[in-house]
Amino acid sequence: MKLRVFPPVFGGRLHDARTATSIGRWLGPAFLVCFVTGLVSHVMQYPTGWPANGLPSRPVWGYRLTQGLHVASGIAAIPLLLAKLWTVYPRLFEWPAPRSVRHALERLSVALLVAGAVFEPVSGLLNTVQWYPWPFSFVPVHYAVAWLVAGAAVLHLAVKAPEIGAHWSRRSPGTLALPARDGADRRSLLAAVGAAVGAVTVTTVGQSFTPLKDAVLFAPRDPDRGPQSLPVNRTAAAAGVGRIADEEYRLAVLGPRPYTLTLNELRALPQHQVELPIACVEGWSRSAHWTGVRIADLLVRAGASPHARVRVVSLQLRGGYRVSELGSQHARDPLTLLALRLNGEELDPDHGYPARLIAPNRPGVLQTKWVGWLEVLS
Ligand SMILES: Nc1nc2c(c(=O)[nH]1)N[C@H]1C(S)=C(S)[C@@H](COP(=O)(O)O)O[C@H]1N2
Ligand SMILES: [Mo]
Repeated sequence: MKLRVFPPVFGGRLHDARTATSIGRWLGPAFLVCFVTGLVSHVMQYPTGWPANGLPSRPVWGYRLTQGLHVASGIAAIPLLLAKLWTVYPRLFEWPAPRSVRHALERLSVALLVAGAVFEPVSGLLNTVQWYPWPFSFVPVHYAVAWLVAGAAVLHLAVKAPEIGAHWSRRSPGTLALPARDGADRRSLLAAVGAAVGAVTVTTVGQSFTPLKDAVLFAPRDPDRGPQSLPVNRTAAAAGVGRIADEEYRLAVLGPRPYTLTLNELRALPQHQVELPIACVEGWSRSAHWTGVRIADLLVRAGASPHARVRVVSLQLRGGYRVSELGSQHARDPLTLLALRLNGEELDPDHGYPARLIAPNRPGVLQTKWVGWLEVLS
């Protein structure tokens, strides 16, 4: 016999397995898109093994799309997750807590799933506003917990497969017997959740999806705001980079035939114009017109092999984003530039004056600003 200690009995249709399944139908895909695009982002930001030299530099908008989807699906998951938790929370008070070893394990997996599924969108959302109210570093923990959630979710789907199956189709037997009023209740809940998902998406997705940029209300970055109509993640002052004097600047290219160039020598080399986005891992992205020297041209002159990888080093002295590496496909892509100009003007100091890297299909954090030297790797 069940012994109910504290909570009242929840009997409504909104707390039943069918409602939980209906919401899960949307929550599952949102989490799946978020997980897969998160893995893509991880590989592109920290390539090891074959990706270190095998990542494609096309399509140019690849990372913009996957990271935009990552942040949008994560944000959309928040109202879905709240609705799902609200639907199932009476079960958290089930008593006796473990009925058997199997039941205890099932509840443990649900506890892990809930904890991880709440942690991921919350930590991700706080990261987009660059607020880190925790003692650990965001990326490795967000990444590790994603695997935990994925594992717990697969287990959960397996355990619940019979119930999900029974409630999946609209025509499953339970519904036909329901009074019309109950059906309408569930429909209003689902409609409200759908409206909430639509609202948070429309008011944030413009940070990466430019046609909706005027609807941005809650996204931390307005894609239009910033010097030269491009947002800035870390300003020159925040990076501790002072004004770099034109006459003192040298670009060093370290390869089989190393050399240095002054700023005027760089400006005298063949200049190319490309249109490429900055796609920040934090979810905003913006396309811009860049003018500068092809990295491939600089490398040929240094005697580098076309399969070489290249390390790009900033004049910034401290900070995690002062160094990045280009795989060979990016290094030899004709769109990959050491950019000197942005949207028709000399780079603003906050955009990396006097020279910054811009390459297609690449996370924003790897588009190194204030470039001081290029190092050909064997
Ligand atoms: N040297 C250096 N380059 C850097 C960064 C940095 O902190 N230091 N931030 C990166 C990040 S996170 C992004 S999103 C882009 C943003 O470029 P923008 O400020 O020109 O828009 O620059 C990247 N390049
Ligand atoms: Mo970024």
